[in-house]
Amino acid sequence: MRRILLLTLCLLLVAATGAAALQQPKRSTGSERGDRRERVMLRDADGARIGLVRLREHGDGVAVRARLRGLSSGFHGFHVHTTGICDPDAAEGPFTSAGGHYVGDGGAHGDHAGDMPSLYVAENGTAKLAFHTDAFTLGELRDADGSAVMVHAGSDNFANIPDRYTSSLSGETGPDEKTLATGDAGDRAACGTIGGDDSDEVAGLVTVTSDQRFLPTVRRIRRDITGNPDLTLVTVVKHARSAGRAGLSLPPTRLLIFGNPGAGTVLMQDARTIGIDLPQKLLVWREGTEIKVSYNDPHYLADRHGISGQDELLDQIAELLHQLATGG
Ligand SMILES: [Cu+2]
Repeated sequence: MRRILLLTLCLLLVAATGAAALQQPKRSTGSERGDRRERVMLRDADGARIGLVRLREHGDGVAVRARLRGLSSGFHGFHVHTTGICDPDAAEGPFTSAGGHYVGDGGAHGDHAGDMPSLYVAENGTAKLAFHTDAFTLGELRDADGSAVMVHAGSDNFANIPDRYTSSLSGETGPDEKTLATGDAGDRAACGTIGGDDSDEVAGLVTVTSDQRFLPTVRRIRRDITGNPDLTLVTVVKHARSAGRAGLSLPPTRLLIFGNPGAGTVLMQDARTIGIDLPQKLLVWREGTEIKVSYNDPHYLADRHGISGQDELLDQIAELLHQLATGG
C-alpha cells in the first residue's frame, strides 16, 4: 500500500513537472531576438563614442532607451534621419550624409515619423531618455539604405511657430520651409547608424582610448579593481608574452579578468548561460601609438542570454566598467 502511494506520488510529481515544462514560455533564438532589437552606437563629429541608443520592439511599437554623455547641457533635437551613413567629414557638414528626417507617413516637422522627444542633457553632460513610440517600426528603419539616430547641437522647436511671427527669409507668417523641415535644431552633433555603415564595430564591444601608456593603464585598472571591496581580480592574462613563447609576435595585449559575485549571481539566476561570459573582462591593447581598453557591453550580454527586467543592474555594471576603463 505504502509502495503504491509512493509510486502515485512520484507519478503525480512527474506529471506536474511535465505540465510546468509545457507551460514554460519558449525562449526565442538569438537571431529572432536580434531582429527585434537594435543597438545604436552614437559618435560625435570627432569620432568619440558618446553612448548608446537601444531600440526594442515592444507590443505594437518600439521602446527607445538612450544613455549618452559628453554633450552640451540643455535640450537637443533628437531624430531618426533617412540614411544609415554617419560621415563626420561630409561635404555639407558633419553627418549631413544621413539625409533629412525620416518622414514616414508624417507631413511637416513635428509630425515626421522620425521626430523623437527632445533629449535633455544635464549639467554634467549626460542624458538619459526612455520612451515608447508607435511612429516607426524597426523594419522601416532597416530599409535598403538604413537610417541614422541623430542628436542636434541645438534645441528643436517642432515647427511650433505661431502665425504672429513672420519669417525674414520668406516673408510668410508662421514656420518657414526650413523650420518645417528641421525644427531649427542646428548642426548635427552626434550620429549612429541603424542597418548602415558601421561595419568596423565589433558587436557588443565598447572600446575607449586611454590617455596613459600601456603599462600605466594596466596598473591603474589593476589598482582600481583591487581597491574596490566589491570586486575580485581573478587573473591577468598576458597574451603578448604567450605569443612570444610560441615564437609569434603580438603588440602588448593584456586581459584582466575580475568579478563581482553579488551582481553576477543575480544575472546567472536569471539565465545560467551568461556564466560563459562571466566574470567580467577588460582588454588593454596597443594599436599603433594608441592604447585601447575594451569590454563587453553588459546589455549586449543580457540580450545574448535572453535576460530582461534587469536594466537597472545592467546600467550599474555598465557604469562601473566605463569607470574602470576610463579611470573617470
Ligand atoms: Cu535631425
